[in-house]
Amino acid sequence: MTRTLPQTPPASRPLPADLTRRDFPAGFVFGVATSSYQIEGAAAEDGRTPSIWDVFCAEPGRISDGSSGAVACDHYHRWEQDLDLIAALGVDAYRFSVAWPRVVPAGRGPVNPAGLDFYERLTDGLLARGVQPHVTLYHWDLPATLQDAGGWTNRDTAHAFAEYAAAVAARLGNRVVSYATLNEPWCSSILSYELGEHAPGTRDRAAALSAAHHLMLGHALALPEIRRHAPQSQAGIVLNLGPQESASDRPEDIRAARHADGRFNRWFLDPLLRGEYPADTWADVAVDAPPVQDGDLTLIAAPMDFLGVNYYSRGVIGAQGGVLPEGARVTDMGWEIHPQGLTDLLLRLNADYPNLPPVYITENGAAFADERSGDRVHDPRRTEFLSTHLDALLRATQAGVDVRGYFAWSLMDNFEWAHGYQKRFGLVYVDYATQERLLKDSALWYQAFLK
Ligand code: IFM
Repeated sequence: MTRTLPQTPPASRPLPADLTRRDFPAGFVFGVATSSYQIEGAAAEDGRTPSIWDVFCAEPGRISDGSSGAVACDHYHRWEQDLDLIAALGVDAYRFSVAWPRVVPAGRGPVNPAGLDFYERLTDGLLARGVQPHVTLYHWDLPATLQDAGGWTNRDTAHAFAEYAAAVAARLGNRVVSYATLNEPWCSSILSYELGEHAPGTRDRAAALSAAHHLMLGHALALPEIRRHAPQSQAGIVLNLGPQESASDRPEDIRAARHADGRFNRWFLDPLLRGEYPADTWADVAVDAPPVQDGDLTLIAAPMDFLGVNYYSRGVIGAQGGVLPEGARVTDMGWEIHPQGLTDLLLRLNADYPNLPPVYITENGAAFADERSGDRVHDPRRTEFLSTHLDALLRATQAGVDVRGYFAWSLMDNFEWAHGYQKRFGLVYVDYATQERLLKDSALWYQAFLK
């Protein structure tokens, strides 16, 4: 038996599809999000060097459609048109990431002014259009040269990251509303070094836990650099989180769910918000314990201005692994659609972490196999996904969780990592043959929601 909370909203509430931004607290920020490697293209321009994703994509069999981010949405050249599109949606904010190999091509050492120029143009272009810039410093495109020295398994990478973060914050400064150090360190450690699905594609638990720790350390070392160069900006981190529920009341399933929660959620939340790794999960993986040095955890637990939460789904976990509840509806990624999980997650964060800073939902969205019909793309399931998740978010804010904003993933269809271009997450449809952009029905819905 799966444990769930009631899903029916009280009758007095507006139906999710009728929600508008006025239902949310004043000042609540609505935006859209992207990341550098997924949209920019221009992989070898203006001094950019290869990232681990360029290398990974070139390895046969890594990307399901054999593609890469070499061209992607060609945003590097079409950025002005894309900023116009963002402004036309009526959002308050845009979350984008900076490509480390554009800014510090050798990973460490000289800064490439042309790389920073691009992000400065973006930042100023957003401000000129009345849209807040929110920057993520690391959305997985590590300079390949650093991977040659061990990537995130090498403690030096954390120091290199802090130097790179300082260079970005020194140039963009207080113009950026928020700086997130890392996006989803679970992905750039466990998914990348242990499960082998993302770059660099190794399968080694000890390496993954070492990478995870050095990512946390990189975050910790970057935070004071951001504060030094951009004292008026908010500084924090973005985690991908989701409830990990037991598939039944059987003790072995409950144990497995607890373990999954430890590895997916608490392994990152606890060091950041409690200054310790979760003892139970540590014991489970002890043989591969990460290389923690004295003082690391104190640094990692330094107060942040916000926690970014990326929510896509929950896990339902049995002793044999993840299961899909009977009757579950899924997205094109095979992920269960479960808006209630967002409410549950936020209430749990609020209850379990007294040091929880204000939260932004920095990603939420769904992939569906969208098709163009003339000049329209009908994607009612995405509109339903967004509106029901916004409703779930509203319930959490009404229950007292301090959430300051919501970013839909993604502004436009883009390179979905190991799935290449086969998964479409965009509110805006991209015709990759022509690079034409087309507002999907869900984008029109979001636009109306924001009016
Ligand atoms: O596309 C990704 C994004 O880069 C990180 N969060 C999850 C999204 C969907 O898989």
